Formats: sequence, C-alpha cells, structure tokens
Amino acid sequence: MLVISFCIAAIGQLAAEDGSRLWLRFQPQEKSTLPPFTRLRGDASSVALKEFQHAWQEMSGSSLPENGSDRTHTLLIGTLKNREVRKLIKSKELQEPGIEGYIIRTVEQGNRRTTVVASAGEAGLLYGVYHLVRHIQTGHFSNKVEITEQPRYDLRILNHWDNLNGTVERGYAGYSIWQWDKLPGEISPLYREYARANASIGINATVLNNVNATPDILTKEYLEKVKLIADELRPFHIKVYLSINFSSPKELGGLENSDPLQPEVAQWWKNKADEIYRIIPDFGGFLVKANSEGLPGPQDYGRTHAEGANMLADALKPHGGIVMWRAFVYNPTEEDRAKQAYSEFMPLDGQFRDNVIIQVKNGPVDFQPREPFSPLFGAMQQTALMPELQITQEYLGFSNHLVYLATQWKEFLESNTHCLGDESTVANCTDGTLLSHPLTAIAGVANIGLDDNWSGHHFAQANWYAFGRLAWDHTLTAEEIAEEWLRMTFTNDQAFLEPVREMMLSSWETAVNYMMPLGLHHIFAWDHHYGPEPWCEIPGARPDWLPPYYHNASKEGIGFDRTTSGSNAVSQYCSPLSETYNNLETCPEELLLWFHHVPWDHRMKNGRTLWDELSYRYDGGVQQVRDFQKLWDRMEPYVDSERFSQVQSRLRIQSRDAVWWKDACLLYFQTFSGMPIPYEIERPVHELEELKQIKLDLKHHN
Ligand code: GCW
Repeated sequence: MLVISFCIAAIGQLAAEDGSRLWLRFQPQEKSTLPPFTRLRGDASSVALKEFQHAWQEMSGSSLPENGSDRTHTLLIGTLKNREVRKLIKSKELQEPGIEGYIIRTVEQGNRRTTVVASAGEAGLLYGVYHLVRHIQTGHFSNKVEITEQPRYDLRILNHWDNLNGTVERGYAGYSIWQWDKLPGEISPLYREYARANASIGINATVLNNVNATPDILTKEYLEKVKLIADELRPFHIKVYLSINFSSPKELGGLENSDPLQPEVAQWWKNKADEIYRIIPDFGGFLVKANSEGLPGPQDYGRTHAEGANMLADALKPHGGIVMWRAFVYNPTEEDRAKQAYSEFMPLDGQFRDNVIIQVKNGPVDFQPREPFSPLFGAMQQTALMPELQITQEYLGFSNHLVYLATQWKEFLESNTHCLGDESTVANCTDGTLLSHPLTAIAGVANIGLDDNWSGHHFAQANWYAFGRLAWDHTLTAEEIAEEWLRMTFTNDQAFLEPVREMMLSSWETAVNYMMPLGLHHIFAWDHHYGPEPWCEIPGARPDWLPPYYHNASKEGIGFDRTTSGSNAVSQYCSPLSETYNNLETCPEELLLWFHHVPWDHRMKNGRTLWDELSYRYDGGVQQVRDFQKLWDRMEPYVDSERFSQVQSRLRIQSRDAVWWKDACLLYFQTFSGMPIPYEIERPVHELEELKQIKLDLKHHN
C-alpha cells in the first residue's frame, strides 16, 4: 500500500477531494487488509446492517452476500432479538453495556468463524458497526476480536448556535446547515449525512438553534419544520432539542409577563410542551441561556435560576424531557467575572429538579485559549452538571488556524478538582463515577456549516470528531484520536501519520503561545474575537468586555490578581488546589497570569524574567507555526492536491496571524515593561501604531 500510494501521488494522481466525506471515506482496501468475511447475517432492514453494507461496498468494491452459503467467516450483526446472536452471547452479558453499548466478538466453531456485532439496543448496534468499520479503515481489524464498549456520558450533544435566518453565531464554516426557509417543502440530503457522521462517533443528540434564542422557534410553523429534521436524524438515534427564549410566554403567547411563578406562565409552558410532544414524540428537551448577556430570565421577576429551570422541568417531565440550564452568567458588577457563575449557582445546589442538568463551560470565563477548569465542577454535588466545550474556534483563530482541541479537552477533563478525593477529576465528577445523578451529559458547540468540508478548515473536522470520541470515552488519548482521524481522513501511510499527528498534538499549545501564554486571557479584539487588541478601550463599554480588565498591564507588572489578596477567586477551588493557585511559587506557570499580578522581573522556574519568558513564548508560537508549514509542505505526496493546497494556504494565514499576535502583544506590553525583547529573538516586523489601526472586515473571516 505504502509503495502504491506514494507512486500514485508522485505522478500527481490522488483524486481531488473537497473534504465533504469527512472521516467516512471508506477508501478501497487491498484484499489483504479486508477481513475475510464470507457472508453477512442479521436483520436486513436494520440501519446498522445497511450502514455496514454501504461501507463494505465502498471498501471492497462489492457487497457482502447476505445469507450466502459460504460459512467460513460470517459477520453477524444483531440485537438481543436475534436468535443467532442469543446463541452466541448470553442475554445477561449483552444487557450489561446497555442499549448504547455493544460487544464485538469472534467465535470459532470448528473451522467456521463468526464475528458478532451485538447490542441490547439498535443504537448500540449502530455504534458497534461503526467501531468495526473504523477498525477496518484504520488497519486494526484482527481475526480474533473481543471488544465491549459503552459510553461514559449518557447524553453526547452538539449545540448549534444557528440562527433561524441561516447565519451561525461564531460559525466559521458558512451558513447553517438547517435550511429553515426551504422546509417543509425541501428536505436537504445533508441532514442524513449529518446524522450518519454524528452517529459514527457516538453523538446522540443535537440542539438545533442558538442559545441566543428567538421565541419564534416555538411557533407551530417552526415546530413542524423541526419535526422534519427530527425524522431525518431519528434512524441514526439522534434526538432533537431546542434552545428556548425565557420570555416566550410573553412574546409569543401574549401573556403579561414570563414570571415562572405565575400559574398562567407555567401553564403556557405545559401546553407548549404538550404541543411539542404531539408533533415530535421523542423530543429531548430545552437548552436555556437565561439572565446572561442581556437575555431574559427568571431574575427579571426576582426569581432564581432554580425557580426558572424547575418550572420548565415540570412542563417537560410527563414527557420524559430534560432542561439543560446554562451557568454562563455574569454581569458588569464589582465581582470578578470569573467568580460569578459559582457565586450564583452554588447557593442553589440541591434545589433543582432531577430532570434539570446545569451546563457549565469548561472554564470560569469563556472558552479562552487556556483557562483553569470552572470551580463549579466537583464543588456542586447535589445537582447534575454537564461540561460545555467549544468545538467552533471562536477564540482560536476561527477556521483559519490549525488547532487540534482534544489536547485542551483532555487537560480539562483530567484536571483534578480535589473536591472528592484524589481521583476527583472533572471527568469523574461529571460522568457518574463519583456523583450519582439520573443523567450524565457533555455538550460541544458545533463547528458545522454549509461549507463543502463542513467545518471550514479540513483539520477542524478533527475537533468535531474528537468531541464525539471523548464524549463516548474520555479515557482515550488525544493521540489515539488524532491517529484514528488522520488514518480515515487522509491515509494510513506512516510517513504521513507520524509527523502530522505530532503537529496536531502540539497545535493547541502553539496557539496558546502566540495568542495568550502564561495564563493571559481575553485580550482579543472587540466583539469578533479574531485578532489581538490588548489596548482596546471603548468609552462607555462594559469593562468586563475589554482586555485591560483581564491583563491589568502596568509599569509594575501584568496579570489578574485572583489570590486571597485580590479577587479571591482562588477560594472557589477545593483545598489544596486553592492554596496551590494562591501561591505564586506553586501556581502552575501555564496559569500564572490568570491568578496573579506579577512583576515584569519575576523569576520564572527556568531562570528567565517574566518579560523574557513572555517574549520567548510569543516567538516560540510563531516559530512553531513556521515549522507546521515546513512539515505540511513535505506532506504533498500523501494528500490530494485540493486539500493539500487549502491547508497550505490556511497555514500561511496562521503564520501571518501568529506574527501579528506576537508583535501586537509584545510591542504593547513593552510600553509597560520598558524592557528589551531578548536580542536572540526575531524582531517585530510591525509598528504598534500600524497594528492598532487594523479593523477587520468580519464578513471576510466568517
Ligand atoms: O463566548 C460567548 C460568545 C457569544 C455566545 C456566548 C454564550 C451564544 O462570544 O457569542 O453567545 O459566549 O456562550 O452564550
């Protein structure tokens, strides 16, 4: 294979690809790498079986005979209902991994072999088939398989920040794939493709519309459209949820207000829930952003988040629906923004209904390049909590920068909260291991749009993929996931895999370095969050939307003092972490300026001054992107020309942007430090004043 693909590439014949097939390319395989299946058994009408046949057809060039007479190696795909399955795997054993889990096993009977893909439920069967197909595609299939899998989180859900007018908030891959204006007349074939892609990585739910929700989504007209999308996703076991606007009873229902304690308001929601379930019987529930960034909520009526959430939960309860209530709340008050979610939600712990789950962003501020984990994780124990990750790269170079996020998510999920002993990582505190709640869940803000390759940057597909894989099993390593994805999305060739995997693995830290190293955060340009604007001051604007609020640069030093003598955000963490963060000597340097205001001449662990280290980090980030460019150029023989040149050109943008970040931040912070940029480092190539003039044409970047 290696030789063949190289020769073909060398004469430039790798067929152009637009990336639309994602990781489901099912590349034709050599006979020797295909499992020697001789026939297929199972329920021919099951989606799992059809999906297998589809993949097999593509990989082998012909379909696998169903019920064929050659029994040398049977592939049997079935649930507990199937008699042949029950003969080979005991019902009890199969029930163990649950209806989403599965067993894949090779059973030998004389000189006959059977590979069984089995589950207690149809969903598990589908996931099992995708697992098998993934093994074949990545060259990992063996003739003797023994696999049992079940998901770590019950609900693995995408959040689309898609507006009903087709735009996507913080979306960088074109317009929304939900084509509301064409529904109900036209049902895009993309809906099925979307469902297949998600199911293939274990995602089982989706919120179709933006958390900044308009009441319109709950009109009959839209609900009928939602139903049609739900119908397309259902065969792939993906449930539909909606974001709602808390003021809907007033805005849509004409009620006087939307006070959750008013009986007529609660009744309005009950009626609405009944209506929704009449139209979509397996509807999942609501996602709610309330009293956050100007949106309405229960506090408008002097009620708490719990009172608001519970009222909605009661309306959904008879139908089995849930409420995902977001903890992303902050106001322009005196209190450090990083503390506000904890301050508001901790006192409510234990007050929420059991069909409410609180959705908490990974960090306490807002999806910054690097944040410590939100202190609510581990601390809020009487209420179910679900992490919210951002797949779309709002704060990481949109779809222009190659940034593989599994590394970031792993750092977060494996952070030890210390709230429940030594093993109390964020993952263990949310996946049911340490705290028992009726439902466990994890959400990712989607990076999907109408672009041919779905995600804007070809490598941004890896983040969608990684979210699904980690939601299924957060113990997988970022490396394993990158490798799987690369094999299926590009090639199994080692000469490509190793360097490109290493590039992916270092790409997040690289971006942190050229954007916001050492715990710096939110020094983005106003509103669009693409480039640097550490100097940004807008008269009359909310201070907590402006960079100086976060970096606090002065002649004395830089950083946000969140120690006990500052905002005291450290106290929201469990001991001994609160002490570790509080102490300048023990605070991890990666988070130094998140928790401390530090003098420019502070000695870092490597002996450099803070200023020098900052300079080296920024420059290091730039050099790393240059290395990515060099590496990628060498990969030309292994990639089709279309995807090769698209990635190459985005790396050029990333390289220019990295220099922009470095020059802007170093030249600006130098006006405070008054220290020279270490002489070994490449000099800035821009003037600070010139950089201050840059105003982005957002349309170009969206
Ligand atoms: O990160 C911020 C974004 C907003 C977003 C908000 C949120 C959907 O800048 O665009 O609104 O977070 O998560 O609600």
